[in-house]
Order: sequence, then C-alpha cells, then structure tokens
Amino acid sequence: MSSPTPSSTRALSPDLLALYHERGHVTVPGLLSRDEAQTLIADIHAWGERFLAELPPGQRAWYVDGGVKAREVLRKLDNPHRHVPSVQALAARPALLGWVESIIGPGLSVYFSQVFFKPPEGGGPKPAHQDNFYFGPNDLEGLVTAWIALDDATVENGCLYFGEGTHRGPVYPHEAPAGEPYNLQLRPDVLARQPMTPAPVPCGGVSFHHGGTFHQSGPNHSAHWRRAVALHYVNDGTRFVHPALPYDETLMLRVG
Ligand SMILES: O=C(O)CCC(=O)C(=O)O
Repeated sequence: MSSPTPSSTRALSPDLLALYHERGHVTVPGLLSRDEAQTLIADIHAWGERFLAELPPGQRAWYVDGGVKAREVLRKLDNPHRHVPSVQALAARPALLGWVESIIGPGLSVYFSQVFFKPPEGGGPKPAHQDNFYFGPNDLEGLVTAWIALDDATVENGCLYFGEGTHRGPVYPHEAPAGEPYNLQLRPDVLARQPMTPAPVPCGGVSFHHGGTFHQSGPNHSAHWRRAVALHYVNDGTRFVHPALPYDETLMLRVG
C-alpha cells in the first residue's frame, strides 16, 4: 500500500487561510492516498448496497440518481460518519481537524455528512446553493464543509463550482422544484449576477468551503466516477436555529 502524501497536523498555512477568507473556499491536496480513497470507496459502497436494499419506495427519489437509466445507482448517502467506521476515522483525522480548527476555531463536531456519487455518464448536477441556508446556524462563521475527493474531480466528471467571495454576502432564499424538497437552490435571478468558477480537486484532496459560499456541481459526462465525502463541521458555539430540512442532531459527533 502506498503511503499518503505527508500533510500537516497543524493549522492551514497563512497563504491558504488568506485564500479561504478572500474567496470563501480553498483546496488542499494530499489528505488521503489513492489506496486510502479506494478503501473508503469500498466501505461506502458496501454500506450503500445494504441501504439501497432496505430503502422504502417513498424515499427512493431522495437518494437515487435519476439520470442512470440502465440501473439503480445511489445519488447520495447521509451521515456516513455514523454508519461507516472508516469515514468516522477520517472525520477525526488530526491533519484534517488541524485545518478545520484554523478556519472555525476549536471545539469541533461533525453536524452532518454526505457522500455524493456521480456515476460514469449518469451523475446529475447539484444546483447552486449555500450550506448556511440548508443548516440555518446562529453563527454564519461557525460552519465549514470539508469536501474530500475520493476520485479525481474534474470539469468533465462534475467537480464543484464556486461563486468567489459570495460568503461575504447574504444568505439568500432558496427554492425547491415541485416534488424535490431536498433540492433547495438559489433563484435564477440571483445566480444570473454571479459567475461560478470550477474547482477541480485531485483524488484524496480536500476542498473547504464556507457556509455562505455559493456552490454547485455539474453532471458527469465522463467514463469515470466522481465520488466525494462532505463533512460539515461546526464549532462549539454554533447552534442550528432554522434548518431548512430535518437534520437529526443526535447524530452530531464531537471530534475535536
Ligand atoms: O458533491 C456535490 O456534487 C455537491 C456537494 C455539496 O453541495 C456540498 O458539499 O455542500
């Protein structure tokens, strides 16, 4: 097994931190080796198959990718930090916690986590949104998402796009299409004013984004998977005062 690229167990460098505060997101390569990413993928898919087999028909639209006609493929999974031991270990990795703490301060918990799957030539887009609208924290600076690429995330296979500097603006109202309450998104008139910049991430790298930063992802037009784990970290002082969807706070996990 190849060893991971060495990564700091302390804070983000001042340059990366400055970039984060300026743009509302920053990419840090080399948290995981490709072998470690493969192990996580295997563990997540094993859990995903069990989950899919037991999923009631009424919840399928929430979790299953509608773009893959030939077979049923998961679009997302919720709270892997509670269901997959290797994801829980990832969430508590000292190198990652050091970086997160330099962004939002000490006393860290995972509030919510997700796996986003984009299967080859099937994974659909994720519309533009702000995590702070979904989670509704009292402190808009108290939350950061660590989005960890388990495959190379490229423009072709549906990497994230960010609205640079949008974390300094308001949290806008979001709307969901009929029948898709989970698909809350920014309104077209707000988005029309905001260019979105692609942010490819190499396998094993982390993209940190602020809770106010506009972000979205494109469809997967490639022959390759695009999978990622998003860990939504919060600091000690942050409470969730108006979440837009029902999040189960009993699944929060103190990690630092
Ligand atoms: O991975 C994606 O396509 C969407 C990720 C996302 O919205 C997030 O991490 O908050």
